[in-house]
Amino acid sequence: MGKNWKFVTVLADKQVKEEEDVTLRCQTNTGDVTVTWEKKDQKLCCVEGKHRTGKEGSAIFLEIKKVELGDEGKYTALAHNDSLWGRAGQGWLGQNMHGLRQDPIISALKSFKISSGDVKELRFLLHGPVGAGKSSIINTIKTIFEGHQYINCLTGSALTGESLTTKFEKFNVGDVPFTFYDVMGLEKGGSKGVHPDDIISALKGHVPNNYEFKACAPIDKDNRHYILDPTLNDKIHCLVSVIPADTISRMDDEVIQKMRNIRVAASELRIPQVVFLTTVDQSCPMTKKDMTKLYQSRKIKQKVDECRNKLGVAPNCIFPVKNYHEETKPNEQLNCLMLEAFTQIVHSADDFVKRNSSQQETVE
Ligand SMILES: Nc1nc2c(ncn2[C@@H]2O[C@H](COP(=O)(O)OP(=O)(O)OP(=O)(O)O)[C@@H](O)[C@H]2O)c(=O)[nH]1
Ligand SMILES: [Mg+2]
Repeated sequence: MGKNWKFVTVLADKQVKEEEDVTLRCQTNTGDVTVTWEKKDQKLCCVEGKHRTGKEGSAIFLEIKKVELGDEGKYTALAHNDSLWGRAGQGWLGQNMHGLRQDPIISALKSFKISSGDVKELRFLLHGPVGAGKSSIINTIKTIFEGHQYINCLTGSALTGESLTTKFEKFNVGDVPFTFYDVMGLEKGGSKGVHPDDIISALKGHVPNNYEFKACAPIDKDNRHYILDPTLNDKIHCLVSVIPADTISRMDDEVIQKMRNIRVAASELRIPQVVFLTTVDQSCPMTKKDMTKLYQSRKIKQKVDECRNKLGVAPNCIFPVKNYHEETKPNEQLNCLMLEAFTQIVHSADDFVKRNSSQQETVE
């Protein structure tokens, strides 16, 4: 079999009774792929005697013995060979995007209940270089949820070279309890763009809504706007790094270093982190023409690898997305790609609040 493998069948939803065994199975057109498994978007920790993974010819399988309640969840098979990668999961068809429909994903998100009563809304912070598409992500998600083109989050800074977003601005998504925070872009040098310390303060919950960033003077305790005793409701529950796929190769080392430092701080705070890789259309003409080809694109795969190397992120935390940019009509494939990435951050943020709500809240 050549390098251009694909999933022929994907994982099907399974209902299983407790104590029964179950096998999740999908099929590629070649046996020549390396496979890893995820449960709820985290690497599956295989337990001896409980899980068995393997390949039978071109089939990929995961066997789970004596199913218990804790085994419930979304399972994903990640497969790759030297040139192509893809995922097959329940609800995330990856390599085969033809089967994806937005309505079930939207319904699941609309009926999503936050695990902790302490938290009113899940808060996501988008950060990245100037013009990366941060504000456009908010517009795209609001467009999907609100059913009409949403363009109120100011975009277009790529033209000016300076960040168009200057405030710590909050955006709600429809009537679901999810909130995005948009920030000014990161720039090289100490006197331009958002200061990384401001982002770290925002992660910890010290920065109020509508705070006007000052590149040279990050917020501190002496600032009258500084939130001294943030609660879990003030904190950020998931950090989204936004990287433009088309210009990743030209990204300034200083900006990359700032992003890495922010990621280190987020890791210390145990805040989940993912990367949204934007402008996939600008990076690959094949994907621009047909979004379903995204997971067959070597160019996109290269961008994911580059992103992994530059930021030190695992590839399963990198979500290639496309924002609404010049289109005037809804595009279901664009929506599905964004919705899958969005679902991931909702679950990650929810895990974070679950972990932290019962614990003593400490102020850094
Ligand atoms: N083709 C294409 N263009 C995009 C995409 N995402 C964003 N853009 C365009 O890129 C430009 C910058 O996008 P913004 O959303 O303003 O970027 P930002 O990260 O918010 O920028 P600042 O707030 O200024 O730092 C705009 O012209 C967008 O329309 C995408 O996925 N594909
Ligand atoms: Mg912006």
